[in-house]
Amino acid sequence: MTHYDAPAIEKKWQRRWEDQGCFTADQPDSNKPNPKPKYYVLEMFPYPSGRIHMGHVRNYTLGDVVARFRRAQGFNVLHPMGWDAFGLPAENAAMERGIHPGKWTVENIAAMRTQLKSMGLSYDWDRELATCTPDYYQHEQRMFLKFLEAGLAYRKESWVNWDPVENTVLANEQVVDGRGWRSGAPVERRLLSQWFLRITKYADDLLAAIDRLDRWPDRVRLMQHNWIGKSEGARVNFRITEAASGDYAGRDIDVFTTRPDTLYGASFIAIAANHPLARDIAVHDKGAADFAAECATLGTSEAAVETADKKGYDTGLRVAHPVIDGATLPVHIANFVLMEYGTGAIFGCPAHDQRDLDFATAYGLPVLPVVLPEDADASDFAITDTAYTGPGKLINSGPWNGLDVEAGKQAAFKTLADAGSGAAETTFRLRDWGVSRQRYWGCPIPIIHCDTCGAVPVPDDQLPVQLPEDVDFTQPGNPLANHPSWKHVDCPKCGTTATREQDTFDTFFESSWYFLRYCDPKHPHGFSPEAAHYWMPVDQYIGGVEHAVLHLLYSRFFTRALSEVGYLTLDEPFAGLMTQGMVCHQTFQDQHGKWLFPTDVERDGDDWVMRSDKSAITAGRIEKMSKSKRNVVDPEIIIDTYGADTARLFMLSDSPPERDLEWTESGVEGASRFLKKIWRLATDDSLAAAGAKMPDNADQKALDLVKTVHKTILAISRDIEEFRFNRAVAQLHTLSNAITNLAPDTVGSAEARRMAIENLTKLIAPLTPHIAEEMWHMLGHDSMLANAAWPVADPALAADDEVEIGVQVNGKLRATITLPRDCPTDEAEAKALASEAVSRYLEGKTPKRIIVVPNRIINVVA
Ligand code: ANZ
Ligand code: ZN
Repeated sequence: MTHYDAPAIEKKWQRRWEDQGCFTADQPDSNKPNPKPKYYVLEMFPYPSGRIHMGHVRNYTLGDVVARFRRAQGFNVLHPMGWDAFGLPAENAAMERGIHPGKWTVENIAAMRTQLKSMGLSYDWDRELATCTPDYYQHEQRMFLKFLEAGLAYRKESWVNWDPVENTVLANEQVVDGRGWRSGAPVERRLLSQWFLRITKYADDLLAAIDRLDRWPDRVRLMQHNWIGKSEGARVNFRITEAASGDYAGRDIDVFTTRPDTLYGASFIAIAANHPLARDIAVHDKGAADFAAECATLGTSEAAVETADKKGYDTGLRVAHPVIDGATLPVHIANFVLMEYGTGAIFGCPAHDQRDLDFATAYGLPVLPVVLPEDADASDFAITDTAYTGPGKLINSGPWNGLDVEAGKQAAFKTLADAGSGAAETTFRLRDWGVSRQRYWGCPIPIIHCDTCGAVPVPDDQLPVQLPEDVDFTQPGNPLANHPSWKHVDCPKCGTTATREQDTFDTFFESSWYFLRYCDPKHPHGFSPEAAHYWMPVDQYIGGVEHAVLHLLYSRFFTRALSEVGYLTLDEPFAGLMTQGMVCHQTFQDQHGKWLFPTDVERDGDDWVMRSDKSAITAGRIEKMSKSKRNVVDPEIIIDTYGADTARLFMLSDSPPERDLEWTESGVEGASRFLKKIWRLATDDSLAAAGAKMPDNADQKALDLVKTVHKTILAISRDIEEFRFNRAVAQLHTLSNAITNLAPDTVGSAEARRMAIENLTKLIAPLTPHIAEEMWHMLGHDSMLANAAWPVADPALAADDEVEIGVQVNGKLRATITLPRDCPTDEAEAKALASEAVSRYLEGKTPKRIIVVPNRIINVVA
């Protein structure tokens, strides 16, 4: 018997698949319609960090099973791969190691491509793309200019986190406790002119369309829903009355509220530190200026604002209450009011909003309840440290008393509208997408700034605007701005000297349309509408849940925006979405608390010890594999040791794809043992010839195996379709046991086992394609499994022999009995009457009538 030499087999078949172009997708051709239906399966493309990790292995294995399965089912499958190649790590490498970001990226791509190829993934490599190449990013420069023309892109001043030491803008996640992540310097807020994409134009549509994404996980749909965050409420104007200085009297402060019904409980107005009014005040008021500076160190993230202590500064200004005659409220600047939401100003109602209550408690402001819970008594209802946010009847609210919250809102809308001091309004949490980044390693924004003409688009014949190669990373700040000549150009409109835009796009820009480029990767305009029309939407998208909000939302927006400017006609890019769970591993620490690699430790009975000196260590929790805790296993080592098929099989075996998966040595061993077992099945020389008919006198045991095969085909097809790969693997185990258990000397065994092994080979091919090809070959076939059709079950044979059916007495279900499928009516009647429950209900009487619906139900009329 030949030995299962995974590395040799895997290389051999990878080469053959490539030589024969097995995974090349057929482009649509209007003269020659493709008889096969299309199927587009896509995994989120990786950032080329240098090496693949187990998360990649899982993600790409899942996608590959789907791709191979659909191909076998007769689809024209598009299954592409590429590189999300712009981004900060390349610049960090440049700064830390003096390697050019481009060189670093290209080398990483080469290394990772080799690793991916060693997994035997069925990609159409002719469509490979890297987003950092001008060939790719030139198209998004054109898209951006189209967006600009259509009013979908615009420029405005916006607040950013500024690191004064690094001289650079920081993303929210680069601000740690109010300090720059690298420099440790306190972060400042700065106003910069930046480019935005008008995603809010589609807010309503992006929200409504979530209902149609019925092949997306509920969790992701909910996250999209919450991110868009539609709030219905009112805009209320509060007029400034007693101004500390005359300059402000008569000015309005507009607030957005979702609770206009609580207006009678208002006790203060709070505005954001960077609200225009707060900034005006700060010019003359040192206290206000200092407080604004303090707020600036909070950073701009919502999370930071949410967790900080509520702090404020009393401006001394007062506003008139819009519905209570003569009443006024103080105006504070507060750290919990965000300029980016609503109007950047609120009225505080401490009794019914926790943040307002915390603030009121800290600054001694009144707390007046205006909503009375159903079961509470008005005479002793008071708010102490928890705001009441539930339903109830309005109190202390003049003419609105007695209304419930909803009716109160309606009354408030009317009162405000009549008084001309407010109106109903809907606000979204969703903000326009700021796409400017002060970085080198990104797509240049194709704009030229001229003192006379303003922001001028780079003319089409001057595109793409390419990144300069010779950049200096030793100086602080943006290398594009520091470059001696790159930014100096003539204005395309008036010809005077002008400067290039020195910002680059957010790297989410590239990933918002890469799935369209794959449809037509050589097309001179990015992609043709025909190709996009044929391939889109992606039938099955697979990736990490960490992209469940931004990447998916931006892609949904881009598809709409590109449709609006004429690139295609589509709204939703991803028809099906699967978000896979994490790959986890136990963590280990030595006696000093230092994290240890799994390769440093070994088992010692129930304990773990150091492999080197057998000293005791602590085995910790099972956590997501991460470099920081060292609980990682290198896929390359696993592939070299066991083969890619073993790694793939293990990834699929243990948990459903959406759940976390624990990587264990014993699990991998188990997968490896199973493959060796089926390998032996295919090398069995007691099998009948391929296609041999079952003998007429075949033993029932042999016939049963044939039946098991048909059932397994049916079950596995369903399991793969529904992403239950772990169950598919379990079915394959059962089938292989059934094959092993059928004695060779049983009449019909040689034929039945031949048929069973051939089908087993086809069924396992999407999961572990290399060993399947080799087994197929050993079974005497010259054809390739990569081109073979998916097996089809004979429904008669796949059906269960027995059925469970209900027995009713006078229309009420009284028992369930098991009958042979299609059993004769009199036998069914007899079995039904014999059941204990039925005879109890008949109490010895003879039934009037018995109605038998074969295989479905029996009704006894007494
Ligand atoms: C008065 C009020 C009374 C409020 C009450 C709530 C409860 P959602 O549902 O998230 O849209 N708000 C408005 N703009 C804000 C900003 N820029 N920064 C911080 N908070 C802001 O929340 C809307 C509510 O959040 C608004 O309704 C406002 O407080 C606050 F019993 O107005 B409310
Ligand atoms: Zn000009």
